[in-house]
Amino acid sequence: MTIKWYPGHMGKAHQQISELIRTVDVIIEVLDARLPASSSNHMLEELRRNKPCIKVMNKNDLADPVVTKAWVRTFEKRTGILALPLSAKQHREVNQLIKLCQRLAPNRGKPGRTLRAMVVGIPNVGKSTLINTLAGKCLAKVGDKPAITTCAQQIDLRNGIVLSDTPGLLWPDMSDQVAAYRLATSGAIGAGALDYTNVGLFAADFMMHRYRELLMDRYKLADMPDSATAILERIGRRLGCLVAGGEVDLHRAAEAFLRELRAGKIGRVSLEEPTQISTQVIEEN
Ligand SMILES: Nc1nc2c(ncn2[C@@H]2O[C@H](COP(=O)(O)OP(=O)(O)O)[C@@H](O)[C@H]2O)c(=O)[nH]1
Ligand SMILES: [Mg+2]
Repeated sequence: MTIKWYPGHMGKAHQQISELIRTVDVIIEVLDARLPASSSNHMLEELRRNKPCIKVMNKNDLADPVVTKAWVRTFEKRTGILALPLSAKQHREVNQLIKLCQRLAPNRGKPGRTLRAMVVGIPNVGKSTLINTLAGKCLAKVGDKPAITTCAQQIDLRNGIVLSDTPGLLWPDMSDQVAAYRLATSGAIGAGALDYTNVGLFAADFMMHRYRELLMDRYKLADMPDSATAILERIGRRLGCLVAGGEVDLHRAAEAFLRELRAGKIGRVSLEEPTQISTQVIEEN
């Protein structure tokens, strides 16, 4: 028998989201397009039951378009799920979300039949940014209608859709080491959770195997060094991350490299592909 155990606050959050989900017609799950599996929480699938769900693959501006397409195809094989890659600050892209909500709940969004939606996701995937863009100028809170357990307000999007103004917070699954390193590489979890130099080494190793050309172009590498440490040293030297005596400060090199990677300076990079994730994870997510 598997015993499921969650720390107290997680159990409570879980309970609250479960209750909120019951009150909505469509769930808007925000994921990071660069790591759609690792930035999800497998509990949501259980909590969702059969509620329609839109997987918003945010930060699409940073992700590899070919890999993103593969993720969309994988997600949409499942009933009641649509996937939408976007950048949360782009009004035109975010407006597509309204259309998808209407597609998933065709009997709602009409006078007297409000379509209720809520945004959920792990920290830093862009939930607040998305809600702000959705709310736009017509930000209007709909009276004092508390959603069941919290005093969440509703934002009237003025097209028959109301959105809970507080996103449901999920937590990432940190027990999976590779997922944890991908999350750290993306910036979703802060330094401190994992050693920064190790995260930099993980990212350098990934880039040298998967996005070799991008790495070589960005750092003007005439040849590819044969280890992640050697890559960080070359990058550190190029970016001037040195200590007295001219040695490379690996920690600072890792920081500078990760900063560039996260900002998209190296190119559009996806950290995981559907084929790398076990079927079980995809089905559960
Ligand atoms: N490049 C990029 N950054 C984004 C995008 N959406 C959000 N961000 C950034 O991601 C960070 C976290 O966003 P936030 O909305 O606070 O995430 P939340 O914790 O899920 O509410 C912020 O620095 C945002 O500016 C996007 O589409 N592209
Ligand atoms: Mg937020």
